[in-house]
Amino acid sequence: MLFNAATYLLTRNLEEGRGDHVAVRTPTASLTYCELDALCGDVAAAYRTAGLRRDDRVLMVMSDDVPMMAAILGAFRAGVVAVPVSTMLTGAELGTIMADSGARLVVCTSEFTEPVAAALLVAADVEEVVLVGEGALAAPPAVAVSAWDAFAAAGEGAGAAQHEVAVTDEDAWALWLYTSGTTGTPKAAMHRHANIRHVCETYGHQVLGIRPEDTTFSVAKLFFAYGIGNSLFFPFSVGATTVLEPRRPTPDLVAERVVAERPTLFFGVPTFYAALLASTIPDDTFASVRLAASAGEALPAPLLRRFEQRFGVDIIDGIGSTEALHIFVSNAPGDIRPGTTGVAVPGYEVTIKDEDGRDAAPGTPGALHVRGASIALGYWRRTDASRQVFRGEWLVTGDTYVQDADGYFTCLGRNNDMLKAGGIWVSPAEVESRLLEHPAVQEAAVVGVADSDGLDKPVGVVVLVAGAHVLEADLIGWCRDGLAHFKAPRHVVLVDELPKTATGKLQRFKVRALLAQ
Ligand code: 3SK
Repeated sequence: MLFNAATYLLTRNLEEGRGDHVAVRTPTASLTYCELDALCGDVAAAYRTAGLRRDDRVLMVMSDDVPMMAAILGAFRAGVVAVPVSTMLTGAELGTIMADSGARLVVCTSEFTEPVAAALLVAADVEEVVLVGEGALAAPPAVAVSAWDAFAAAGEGAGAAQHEVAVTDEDAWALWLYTSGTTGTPKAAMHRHANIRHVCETYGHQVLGIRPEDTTFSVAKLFFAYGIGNSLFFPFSVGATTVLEPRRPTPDLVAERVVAERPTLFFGVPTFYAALLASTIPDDTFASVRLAASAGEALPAPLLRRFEQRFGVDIIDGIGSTEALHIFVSNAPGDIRPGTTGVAVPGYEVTIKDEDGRDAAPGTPGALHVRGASIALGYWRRTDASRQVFRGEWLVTGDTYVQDADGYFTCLGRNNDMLKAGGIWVSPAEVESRLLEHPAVQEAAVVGVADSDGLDKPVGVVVLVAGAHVLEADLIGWCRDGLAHFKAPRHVVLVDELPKTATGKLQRFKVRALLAQ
């Protein structure tokens, strides 16, 4: 079946009478659907003029702004593959990804020229870099460097045929998203044009209930699967407005933008919700927001309750993955069970399998599996890793979950996070949740550390709320008061920050390494 995500997300809004509706607002710009559609046509034409052909890759190292939207949507329109990557990578990390992707063209916001210049030294397929903003790029002699405005202008001047939407089918590659998981080297999850429609029609329409009147604001950036769904796919699938923020989010900056832009849907991650709660932003900051969402890691119940009490907004916690493109298990508006991840999103089948690969009974922990039409086709050039994770129609998420008799899923950690203390399974998430209930604790991680007998015991690593003071013994006592004693951490170590992946996920192997020092 023929399908192109750019038609679905942009052109359809023009055809259905929403051309004059504001599509995107940034601190410096506001574009209607008509204006953005025209720009994306020019960018698609520019890609073609630059010699890109179907299925070629365009890699983007860009801050969230109009050019990044146009670079992504222009790629869909031209039938080339958009590869937005993290802006937090070192030159060496970026080089690995750039080389692996085989990208022929790179689009880069000028603040990221340093890592891009370093990456180009090892990325032999890159022929051209398009630079957005002022500045220069030290590129190897074989790599042409052009300015974004001139690039788009060349597209504008190209013929009508160059502007046309590529005749793609549902299965054509649209988007590659690199994920390193919590341990390994980065792999590109390859998504089809049709995957984008599926996440809109499931989580976007049926859980968020997104409408043309909505305005979205996401703390997660466009280069994350979570962010691109929140800030691009969902709003554009109904002709709503998205608010972009190019700068690094801090509680004060986000509060300022939220008050000014009055979004109705807000998307965050647990660490950011904790930071908002630890800040002094006014309690009515989120007055315009009808619903907040959380993903990335399980949202502890105390955090959820404190946010709802202070800011008066419900948060629906969910779990998704880069490989599934977006959220497939979620709480829903009006049906929030704090501490759980909710139920399967309509359009996905979710099951928990035991060690023998059989469906686990309610109450029995096991490995979370999901199937649905947005699952990636596999990892680019990573056969072994693909076979581990993509099993027939099923995606093995790598998370340990338990489902209750009512169908609600609760996260127990990653498959390899669970630990045994005194022969009994302990969920790090449960102990972390207890630590987070302490008023002095901002973030917490719990891992198993071998004691002098070689037996794993829970140990907590904690970031305190700024200015707070608390003794290790008090935190251990706090856990012993609220949990079965065997679950309480034997030690608690105070740190300035927890090690996280680019997507904000806790890196437990680094926490373990830190404790082993
Ligand atoms: O980590 C998650 O829960 C998530 C959610 C949506 C999209 C992507 C990811 C990784």
